[in-house]
Amino acid sequence: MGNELQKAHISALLTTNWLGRSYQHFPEIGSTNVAIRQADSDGAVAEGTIFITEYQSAGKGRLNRKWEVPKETSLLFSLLFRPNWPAERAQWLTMVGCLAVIEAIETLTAVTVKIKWPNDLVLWQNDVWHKFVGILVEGEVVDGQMKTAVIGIGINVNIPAHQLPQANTPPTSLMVAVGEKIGREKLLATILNKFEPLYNQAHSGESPLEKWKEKLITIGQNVTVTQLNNHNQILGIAVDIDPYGQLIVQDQNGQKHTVQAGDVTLRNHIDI
Ligand code: BT5
Repeated sequence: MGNELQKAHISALLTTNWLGRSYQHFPEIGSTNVAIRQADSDGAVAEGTIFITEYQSAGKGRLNRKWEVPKETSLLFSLLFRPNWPAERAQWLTMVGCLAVIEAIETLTAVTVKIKWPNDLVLWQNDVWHKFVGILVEGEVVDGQMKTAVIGIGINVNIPAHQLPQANTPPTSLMVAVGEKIGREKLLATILNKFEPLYNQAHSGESPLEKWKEKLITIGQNVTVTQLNNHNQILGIAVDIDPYGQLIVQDQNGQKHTVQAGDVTLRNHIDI
């Protein structure tokens, strides 16, 4: 099909040493995250491998939510890493992914991209933050070390306004924001080219936290945190991020709570 992502085109644009060099393209698949983890069940997938597809029939968000995108319109891919870093750094891969996608989009377009804690990329449109990128990291921790981690990234690239999915945060696409189609191959190669050095820095022990924090829109906002284990709700203000990327929420009594990305949903009173 004429519109599919071509390995040769992408390889020609890559400046990476290892990221994205092993490339598996699927016209259609359940979920690239599930598929790459299954393929790696015996540890045989090379680090830096990308699984990419034109359509997911069972695209996954966090907490059993769905990621839905029309065929051949977007970027839907997963990358496999073997970080071997302490489990407390679990959020680092999400941070690196956020930064790589932001740097790539801001290199190729005039769009300004921000982060809605913990893993959404948003852009400002019609006086409201709109989500157009979702990131899902699934890792395997052995003896306190993150042995294998898969980062799945979904970017709404060329979805027309009338085909955007139903979503909690208003959805958009790059095409809707920019007013014209964006080349998916160039965007993917630029993301991978930005990703590899950012990952290498993190892998050598340099935290991506400060750079990531600069792009967050969540600090200072009123939030409702719903804890999954007991369904308790905390109403308060997001006041800071701790060194591991967890959100610190101050409730109405002045008490501070540390909120992990993995087990909460976050909503804003001001409807974002
Ligand atoms: C995410 O979850 O945002 C992570 C999405 C990760 C998708 C990638 S695609 C490649 C790889 N393979 C997979 O199977 N997954 C990864 P979460 O923060 O839970 O957000 C999910 C929510 O976003 C849904 O409940 C909807 O409200 C909304 N949503 C679904 N599809 C959307 C879209 N295309 N654009 C904007 N919002 C969407």
